[in-house]
Amino acid sequence: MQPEFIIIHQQVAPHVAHIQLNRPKELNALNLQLMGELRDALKQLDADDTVRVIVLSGNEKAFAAGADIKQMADKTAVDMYNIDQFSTWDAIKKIKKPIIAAVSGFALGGGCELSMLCDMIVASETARFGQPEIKLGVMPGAGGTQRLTRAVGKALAMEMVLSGRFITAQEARQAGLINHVVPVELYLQEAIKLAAATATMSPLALKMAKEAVLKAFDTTLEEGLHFERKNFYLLFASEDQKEGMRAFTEKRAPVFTGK
Ligand code: DAK
Repeated sequence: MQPEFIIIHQQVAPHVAHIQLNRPKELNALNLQLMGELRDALKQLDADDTVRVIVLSGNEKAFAAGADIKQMADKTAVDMYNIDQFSTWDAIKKIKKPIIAAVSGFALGGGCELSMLCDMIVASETARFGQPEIKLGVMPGAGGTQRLTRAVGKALAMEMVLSGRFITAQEARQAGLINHVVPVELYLQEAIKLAAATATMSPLALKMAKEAVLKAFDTTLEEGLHFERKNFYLLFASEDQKEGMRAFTEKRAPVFTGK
């Protein structure tokens, strides 16, 4: 069945796929169906050997203005428990290939959290990041107190989470939340360009390197270094390592196969 709230663009550059959130009238509010479609599309692209890097965008006005407030408003704690939205977010967290968020306009609440689940963020000058859940009488529930704090530090995270203030793309860049700020007409193009450059690397090395960087968030330094070392050794069992090093000595571009 065709998804209703996302559009999948295959091969927007060699080995790069692009998923666009597509509920524009609701500023891409993340309802359950959209999140399910996004999870399924990401899992499918993660298993597709022709894809090495995934770009995730909304539109110029909104990456996503958060979880769908209207859908959540009347839910009880038991409903929320039974719906178990976390399993969807956890599945997205497990995607092995790099995901680059292309953010323009609002990235709020769950939208900001979704961008932080991605591995790099390219934003337009008009992007606004925020965790305004506090204004709704709740608090972030999908990483907004944890990933945000690790990215921008306690002072700014506290301000965003407790006051609900949105930050600009420039502020987000200075705080280390995002990678690049570009003019609005270029944000998607630049994200795809970064994805295309990343996609020239060994797909196996990309996945293992992503896994190792993410490990830094939930281990001690010693355990993280141990994990890094194991992935480093493991890559010497790959054809891509032989090809990459041979290509260097032969002064040519490597041809990686992911084997
Ligand atoms: N939910 C539902 N509809 C939304 C929405 C949202 N988050 N954000 C915007 N819309 C809808 C508006 O209701 C409006 O619909 P109509 O009234 O036209 O039918 C349409 O999008 C256009 O919005 P506005 O007319 O408000 O547009 P403005 O430009 O005037 O304002 C705005 C833009 C982004 C400042 C404003 O729409 C706004 O404040 N939106 C809400 C932002 C927000 O509070 N976001 C946080 C939501 S709570 C979880 C995972 C994640 C979460 C929870 C649980 N689990 C895994 C369990 C996340 C929670 C959240 O994100």
